[in-house]
Amino acid sequence: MGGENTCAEGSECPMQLPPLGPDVVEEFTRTIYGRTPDGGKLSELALQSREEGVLDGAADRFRHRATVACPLGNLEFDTLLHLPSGVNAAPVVVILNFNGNDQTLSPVSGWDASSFPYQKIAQAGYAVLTADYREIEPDDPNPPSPGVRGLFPEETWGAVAAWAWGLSRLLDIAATVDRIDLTKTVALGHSRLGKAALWAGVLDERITVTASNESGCCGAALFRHPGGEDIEAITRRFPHWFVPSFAQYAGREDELPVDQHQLLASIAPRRVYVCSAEDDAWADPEGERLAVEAARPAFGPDGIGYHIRPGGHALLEEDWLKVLAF
Ligand code: GTR
Repeated sequence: MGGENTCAEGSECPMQLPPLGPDVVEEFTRTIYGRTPDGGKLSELALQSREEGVLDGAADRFRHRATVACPLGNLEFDTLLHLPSGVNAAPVVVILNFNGNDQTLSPVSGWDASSFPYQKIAQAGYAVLTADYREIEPDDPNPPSPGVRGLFPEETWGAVAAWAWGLSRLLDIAATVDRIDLTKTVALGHSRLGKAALWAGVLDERITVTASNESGCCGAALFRHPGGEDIEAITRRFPHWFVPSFAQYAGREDELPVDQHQLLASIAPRRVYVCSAEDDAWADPEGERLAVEAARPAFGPDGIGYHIRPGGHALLEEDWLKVLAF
């Protein structure tokens, strides 16, 4: 990180932003996402099924049951892996899904609409490793049974940080697969899971490209750009996503010690790609674009990318292909 300017030269920046640098990761930890504890070790990866040459021969498909040993017990979850056929060392995309691994094989609609165009991804030479985000941490302020946050003593971290932890565990799993090139890794997430992908990108240096799709408030969008979801709305509906004290900034965005261009810049020099959609006003596409512009000085010339496409809140094939092209 570095640079005094808050917006890239030539770009209009309508609001005053905190400057880039010095290191603000601790500030994000304390104020918004909470502290991710050390530990949580992959202890077992049991193969459940293996299908070769699926998707018209484009990929091999594997299902595993993963066990991660945590201080107060084991977390178990299922994973779904597609490896491109005939590739010895494939770059890998790690991504959490909303509705279960099998659902990624047949697209759903709604607020959590995510498509997984596995055949095209495999044809582009990429592996994809996914797990159900609810198996990492329930998306519930009062979960009937705790997720990973219940397996560490006295830690204060929100669910977004727990999902980010899950992405790191997917990388641990990817590291055990022969046909994956762990020097080329993409962490991708849509919406609330885009927020998690960005926080994972900050914390896990193994991630070479961090990509968020319509991640909005507490993701790629600037708090100080008015429009879309704000701190009052997000902490009222989703108090479990963040540290409890974050809610004190409701209606006081200008007093936050950080803003999200600094989050993006914290990932540099590793690369970042931000996807917006024109009709997704709740995720504030203009606030996302301005954050990218304000973060740009922290990156090399091709270090940060952005697109905005027509349409609404969904992870589309078009978004995937642009991330992979980046
Ligand atoms: C909305 C929430 C957003 C975004 C979205 C999603 O309800 O207000 O912050 O995360 O859900 O995850 O689809």
